[in-house]
Amino acid sequence: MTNLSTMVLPSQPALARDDFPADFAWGCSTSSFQIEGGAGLDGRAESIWDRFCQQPGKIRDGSNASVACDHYHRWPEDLDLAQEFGMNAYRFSIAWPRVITELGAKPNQRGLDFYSRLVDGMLERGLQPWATLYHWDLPQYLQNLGGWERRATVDAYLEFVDATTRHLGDRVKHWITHNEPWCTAMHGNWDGMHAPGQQNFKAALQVCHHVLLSHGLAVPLIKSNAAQAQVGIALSLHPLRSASDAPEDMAAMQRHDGLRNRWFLDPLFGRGYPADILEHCAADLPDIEATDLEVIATPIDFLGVNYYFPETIADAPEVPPLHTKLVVLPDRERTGFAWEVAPDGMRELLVRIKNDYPKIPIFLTENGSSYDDQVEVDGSVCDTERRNYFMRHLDALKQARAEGVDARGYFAWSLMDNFEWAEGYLRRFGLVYIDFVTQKRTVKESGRWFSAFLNQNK
Ligand code: IFM
Repeated sequence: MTNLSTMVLPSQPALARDDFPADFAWGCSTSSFQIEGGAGLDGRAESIWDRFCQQPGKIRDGSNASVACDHYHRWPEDLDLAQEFGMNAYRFSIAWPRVITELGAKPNQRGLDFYSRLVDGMLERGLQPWATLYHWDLPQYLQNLGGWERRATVDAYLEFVDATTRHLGDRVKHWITHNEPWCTAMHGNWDGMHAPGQQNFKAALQVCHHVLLSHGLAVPLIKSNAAQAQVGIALSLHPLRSASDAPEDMAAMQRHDGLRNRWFLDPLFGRGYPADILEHCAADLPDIEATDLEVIATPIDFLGVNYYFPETIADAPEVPPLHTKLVVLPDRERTGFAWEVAPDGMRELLVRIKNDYPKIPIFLTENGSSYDDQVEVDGSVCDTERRNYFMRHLDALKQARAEGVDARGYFAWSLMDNFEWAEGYLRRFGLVYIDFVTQKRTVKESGRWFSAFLNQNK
């Protein structure tokens, strides 16, 4: 094991692991499609993302994830790194096409065995497994029948959830039903930037409803298969700013908030879909059956919050259906991906959730930044900006906790550089640099900092 913890911690902001409770979950997040590779191995079926990658122009660098980080073979080395960083948790996702390889087929033992080995590997290294059941890799055979737009996909999801939680429920105690339903629904079916690449707002709202419904139905199923399971969902949420004080821009910000944040939070917490958006989007509303909203509001044990950046919104009557647009403010600090860097936005978002919704433990299930990392002549990767990004966001998390937010864990996105969806390999988010030709792993300065931070006073 290399000694990663000898780095001297920079003094600003003053931050120590001891500023957080001893049982705080410290981990990193990953997802199956973005890291595993092993696309055709052990019976894995095609996913919508495999198919999407084949379509010219969909992935910015023309790449695919059939090898990605080759985590399917290199997972012991990758888990070693998480352990060396001093983490006590590891968030991963399970590829549905590895588990149920054909419509109606019985679970694929070889697929389940892979995750079983992975989970055992985590436990051996002192990493609590946090399993996400759906992180966007829908089997293509289900998309051929209509994908998430079709209500029967909810039943197929439950079969997948049942098989997976029966198999791993004796060892996995933390389950996340879905990662970022906004992206599944809206990027997949409204702007078409993600698989399956549809551009139809009404379809996107239907997809969203089925995803939330499947979440609500999965909660008791997971609990019946996994003793003492803690179940939650991970939402991508954004603090919002109005482009000006004009009433039109303020109203536009409210509408954007209605779809971006409240469309998910409100039904999950028993309030149904927000009335202002139901009214504004009346022509595009999904089919909702009598007990659906009750199901969606099935109590959860925690809320996963994925925080990256705030959004600034202006009124735009010419842009249907919401009549809003995003405004890019020129004077803001930004990541290499042009995402605004706003640590205080994280504090603000968490305090808002605390104030507006019922009491619930919160886990920061993703937070991170992409920069154009380079390997220096001496082999090091000096990603000082990412290191500072983590320090400042952890400081904001500490402040949120001081303001009464019940935040119980933090997962950095991501352990290592990986396949960043429509951006291919052009965006690096890792604590570990991946050379995608040789698959060499190099711990970046941010990883060394994380290690020093988590290993201090241990
Ligand atoms: O890479 C993604 C991840 O899959 C979901 N949340 C945001 C990350 C960075 O874009």
